[in-house]
Amino acid sequence: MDSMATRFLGILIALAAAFADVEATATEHRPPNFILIYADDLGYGDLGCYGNTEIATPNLDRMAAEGLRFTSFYSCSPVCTPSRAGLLTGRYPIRSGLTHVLFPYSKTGIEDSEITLAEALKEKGYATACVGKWHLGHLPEFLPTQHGFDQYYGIPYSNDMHVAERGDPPLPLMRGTEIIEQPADQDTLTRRYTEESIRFITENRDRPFFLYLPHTMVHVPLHVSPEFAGKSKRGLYGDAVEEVDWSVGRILTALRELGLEENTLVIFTSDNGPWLIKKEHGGVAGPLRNGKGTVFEGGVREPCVVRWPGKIKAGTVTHEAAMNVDLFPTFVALAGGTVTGDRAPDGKDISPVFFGTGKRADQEFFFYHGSELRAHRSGPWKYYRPFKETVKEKELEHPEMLFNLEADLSETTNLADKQPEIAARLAGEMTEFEKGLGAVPESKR
Ligand SMILES: [Ca+2]
Repeated sequence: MDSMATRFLGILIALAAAFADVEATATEHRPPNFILIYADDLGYGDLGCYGNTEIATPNLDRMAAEGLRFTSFYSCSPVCTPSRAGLLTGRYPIRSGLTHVLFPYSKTGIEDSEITLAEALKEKGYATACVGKWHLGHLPEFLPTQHGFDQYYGIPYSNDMHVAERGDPPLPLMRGTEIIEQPADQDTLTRRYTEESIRFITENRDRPFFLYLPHTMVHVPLHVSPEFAGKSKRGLYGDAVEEVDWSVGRILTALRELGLEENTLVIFTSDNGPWLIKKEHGGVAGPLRNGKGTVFEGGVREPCVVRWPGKIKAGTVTHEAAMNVDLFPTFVALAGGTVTGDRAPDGKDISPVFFGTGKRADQEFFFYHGSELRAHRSGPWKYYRPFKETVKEKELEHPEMLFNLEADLSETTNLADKQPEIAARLAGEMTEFEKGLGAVPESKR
């Protein structure tokens, strides 16, 4: 070889090494993918890994066995719209005015001034998709594609919101901002959401992506694909949970087949507790008091499992309390971003809890019913201001209440009189929290 050729070869080798370096760096620094699966009205006691013996949830049980299971993970609200507002903005819904459930006749929705998790991740180069129930406003300016999602496929509000006497239209299924089916064939929604999700994952396998999959199930009216009908020991409700579990399994399989498992954080939780008044068509809260629509534990404490092979230790259970508003700052931090200013999240980065390297910054949580602050958890203590609620068409007046959740998970023994200093401290913290909010927007209806 002459010296020119040797030199040329040398340059080629150097270039190849440089490219290899760049590639290694890109892989190393490629931020993780996020898949956030949000069940609707699924109770704390509805999964095998949370003690259910009638509903088979092998995929979610395996996800817990291979990852992390929370025993004390909260939604910021016991109903759909505010729960999702908190999830996607990282802030208590009182701040965005999305405090109440929206209906097909509502003219409001999420404001442009809010920063959604999808918008924050898009800033970091993520592909984003929302597949499922949105419920943050169904008019064009409020839809997912106006709020950080590249793609949207799903129903814009709850699947029971097609009451003709109220003037509701038949339930629409949308792609982007277009209605593509009306009424939506609900039997196949879970299956079609799954196919749509896997298509999105496959198409974006070579870049960071965020898939938000808020299932329509297991909100009433319950629907399942023919192959799931009559399968479970818990009637149609169990069948619907089992199809959601199947969907989780399909998505985990797709990740494995695409070689994306080790770079993808998958989290599964629910928007609020079980709708107990629906009896056999609703879920169960296990040992927790009450369910959907109340800020007792059964209304706001949710099943939550997180899986990220190689990063999250398999088979871990954490009793550290956390809340859905934490996912915004957690994902944004893992993606290498930050959100500051007046839209800074109330939630905390809980990635140290995921990785077993630390705790949540505090154990303080506030619970609203609509725009009314009703309860506050601080460490093991949960305090309730006196409030009224309607139970079985009767008005029930609750006194001031204080429970020690570590000793009394089912909230049976009111300690407000026995522990007046603790009750007073928590009551004071609620007042301080409200003062700290400053002016809040009018509630959207
Ligand atoms: Ca719900």
